[in-house]
Amino acid sequence: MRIDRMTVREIRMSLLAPFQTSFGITRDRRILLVTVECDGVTGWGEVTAGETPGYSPETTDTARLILGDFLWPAVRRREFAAADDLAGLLHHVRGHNMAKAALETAVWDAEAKQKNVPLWKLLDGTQREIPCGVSIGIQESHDKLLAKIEQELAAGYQRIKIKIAPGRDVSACEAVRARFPEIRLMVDANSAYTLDDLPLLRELDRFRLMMMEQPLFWDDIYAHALLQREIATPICLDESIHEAHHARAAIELGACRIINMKLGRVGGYRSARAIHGIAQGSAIPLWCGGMLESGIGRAHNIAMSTLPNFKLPGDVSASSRYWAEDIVDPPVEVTPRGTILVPDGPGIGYTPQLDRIEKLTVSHTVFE
Ligand code: OSB
Ligand code: MG
Repeated sequence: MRIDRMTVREIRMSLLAPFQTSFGITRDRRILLVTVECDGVTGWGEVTAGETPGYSPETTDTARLILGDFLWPAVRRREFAAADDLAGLLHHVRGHNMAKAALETAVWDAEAKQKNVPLWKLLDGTQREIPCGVSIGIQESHDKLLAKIEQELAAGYQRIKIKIAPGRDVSACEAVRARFPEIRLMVDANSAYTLDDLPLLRELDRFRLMMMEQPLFWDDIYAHALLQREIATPICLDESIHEAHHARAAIELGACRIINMKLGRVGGYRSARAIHGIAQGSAIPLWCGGMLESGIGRAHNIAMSTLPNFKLPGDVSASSRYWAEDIVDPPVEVTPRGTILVPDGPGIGYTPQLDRIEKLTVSHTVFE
């Protein structure tokens, strides 16, 4: 294979509702879409970086810079046997996994389309129906939070994740558990706490949470290992796992019992599949996280979620929860039993709507 052309375009999309986490509020997304032309076939990828470096060090703008200045020069005019070899060509660039993943996943889409097979098959996926949960941002009031949960449960979603932050943790869990004693519930702190908060984090044990996601500093695996010894709720790591060696360290240190997998955060499918193997070998279940993606990123998340060790409901949910109109056809839809049926078309299996993408585009650079 060979990449003849890479296009990086920025689109702007307004979320239907603001999304608040412990690190900030997102209203409008600035999303980079990456397309590659490989031997006449187009593959699509999405940069999942945020607009600010609040979740990870990468942003939309750093990804654009790294793609143009370092990743494109590393791949142009290079021959490689398969998409699985692309990560090796990018390896000398330290970090910037979301920029790498956009390019790498686009090449995987192109390879699957060249072979006329669904991407999930090329990845050795096995699951044809993906269980779905939702991630609910911090709400203005408990009443609003409860109303949101009610609505998502009615739509069929199989588990509820609520974002927490200092001052909006125990009381929120109390309100949810009083109203919904039996639902599958978890919390995500996005690194808002420290080990000094141990008494509070221990108090969350009484809410029978499926897991507590990334309570401590974003890259501090050791602190999570210390915390996991002191609390009963399983810790799920998100921000801390960027490479296979982080997964190995976290598992061996006992820093987590579950891992949230995100393609962007780990740098693409090659790394995701390596982490999948490590977790599977240690009986650590995975689920697929989300980054408020457009339909392109969502389609990749669905393909990845077909791998056998994705055992828990993910954060990949319907396009209509985020967007008035998504950029793929059909939009991502969720069944009344809270699942996504994995598409059977070649590549990502959802078709990018070129006219709609064109209208949302604010910049567009072609590398040849
Ligand atoms: O921590 O999982 C997270 C969104 C942006 C950044 C980080 C996270 C999230 C979410 C939303 O929880 C997941 C989604 O619905 O896309
Ligand atoms: Mg998270």
